[in-house]
Amino acid sequence: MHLNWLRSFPALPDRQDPDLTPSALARAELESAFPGWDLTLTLSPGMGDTWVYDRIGRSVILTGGETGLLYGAYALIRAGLAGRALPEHLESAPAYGLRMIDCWDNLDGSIERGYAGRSLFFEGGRFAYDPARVRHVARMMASVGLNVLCVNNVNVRQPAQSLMDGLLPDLSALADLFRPFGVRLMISVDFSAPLGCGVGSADPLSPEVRQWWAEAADRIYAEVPDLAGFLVKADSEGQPGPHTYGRTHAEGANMLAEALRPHGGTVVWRCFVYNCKQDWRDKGTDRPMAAYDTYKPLDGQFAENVILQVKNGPFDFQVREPLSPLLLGMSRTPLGLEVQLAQEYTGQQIDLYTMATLWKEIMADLPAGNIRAMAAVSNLGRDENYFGHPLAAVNLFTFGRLCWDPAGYDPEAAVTEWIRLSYGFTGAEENALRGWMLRSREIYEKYTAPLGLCWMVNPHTHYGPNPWGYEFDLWGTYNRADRQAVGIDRTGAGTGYTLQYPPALRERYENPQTCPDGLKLFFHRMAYDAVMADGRTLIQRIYDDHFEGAREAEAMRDALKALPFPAPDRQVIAERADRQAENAREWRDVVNTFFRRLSGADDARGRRIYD
Ligand code: GCW
Repeated sequence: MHLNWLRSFPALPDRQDPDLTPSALARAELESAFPGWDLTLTLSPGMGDTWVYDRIGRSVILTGGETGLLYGAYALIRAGLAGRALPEHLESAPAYGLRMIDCWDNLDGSIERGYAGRSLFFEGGRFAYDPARVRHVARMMASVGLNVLCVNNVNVRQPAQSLMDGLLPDLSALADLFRPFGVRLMISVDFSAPLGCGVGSADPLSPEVRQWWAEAADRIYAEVPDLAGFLVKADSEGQPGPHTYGRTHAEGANMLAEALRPHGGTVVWRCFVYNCKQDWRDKGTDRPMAAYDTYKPLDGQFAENVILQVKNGPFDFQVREPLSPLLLGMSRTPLGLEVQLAQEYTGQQIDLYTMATLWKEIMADLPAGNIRAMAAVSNLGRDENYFGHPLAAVNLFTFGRLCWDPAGYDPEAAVTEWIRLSYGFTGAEENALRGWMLRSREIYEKYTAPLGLCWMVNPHTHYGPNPWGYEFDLWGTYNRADRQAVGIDRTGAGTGYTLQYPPALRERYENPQTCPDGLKLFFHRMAYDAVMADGRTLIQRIYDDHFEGAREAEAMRDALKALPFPAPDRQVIAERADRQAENAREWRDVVNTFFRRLSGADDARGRRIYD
């Protein structure tokens, strides 16, 4: 059965032969989408992912590289099926070479932070999958230009298995399924893997260790010659890394890069490094500063086939964070941007949270410069609809559109295309759904932690309100609310975090007048009676947002229930909208009561805040 935005696509041409190439698939896809058209596909291998298209009436000439033809075909199919007029001439090339989905799937079949069921790829310590569903995922990815899938969790639980020992033939068979769609696999590896395999060390400068990695890479590439490379989480939240041996992250990453170089592989090295054993009494350590402090001094020291992958915000995928200053501070190092489609802190695929507008905001501050890769933590799982919440599919779709063409990316147009392909809505129905989807992020933001304060969630599960759940903990996640004020001063006069930014952004955030309201409590410690730009006090703004957010979640629930979604999406959307409205109500009351008890301030509009 076809699901998500592939619903409107023709049946997938049933050509599973191992020699099916992306360009042959492109032809088959076009023939079934536009029967009776006169198609000329010209393969120009040097063009890679790039494509050029010309059309006169029903006569189409598409030229491109092996994958370029496929992306060109899907661009035309998407436009045609979404009812957009096909232009007479178009050419297109992706902005970034690696456009990745990172799965946090464990070999036992569980998914870390997965909200759409169990793993699509693993069960019981080995590969276990339905090839038809894997091809569906591959087709979804290719249809929006995504080209790499990292198949296992960056928290590698069983070091010996991180290199897929004993599982390489299965990895190879999985790669065969993805290959016609132009998607290459990547694997997460454990930096200490040599230790578990009889080498007495994992020191990146040890010749024996280097030799071990070179041989490991040879073994893997013998089975999967086009593996995209290794993804690494090192010295982060308990994962081993080069710091154990007194080595830098450049030394660690470069060792792996050396092992991958003969095979054309890339090391994607995550920068999610901070002290996760902080004492809450310690006010001299400010977690958002950690990644920049660790990596900035290493700028320019990384091998050519290393990409540093940086989370979009300096904390951890919170509802609203400023852009990580590390993305702006490494001018001599290739970078990748990492976002999280899995809705860990953003409603867990129960609450509707469309990221289409978030992508635009992130890109607004990001210079094109040395970004080479875009990566998104996967929101996929074994649920029938792949995403848990059927509307969460839009996040993978728009992420793909963004990676291909960040300059031309328009959230409204991307969501419209997704709605048409997924549900065929037009007119008032299309407008209603698009309106709620585009507003859903703001609604969620209003009823959860206020104005960039972050972290007011239940510990560990990260769903539901708990204002001090992380206040006296080890994770560097404090709001320091007291009876007068809330937040941490991260300006030059405070922790100094703003000093990590280039001048224009530094000035914008330093000054409470120019700091955007949505980030006020990220950057500033504010008194409850401080007056905001629109004349409201901070405490009144917090109350207003929470009352409004919960009310809007109810209105959205009613509106979604009134739309003619097909089964089974209709039932799932209704059931999740009910749970969201309940969650929003709980957030509203817990946050309002928390601040009411501390501040003693009444709601100026006399609404009910519980004692
Ligand atoms: O936010 C944290 C998550 C962890 C995750 C980590 C990371 C994979 O809670 O589950 O581990 O981020 O990004 O490495």
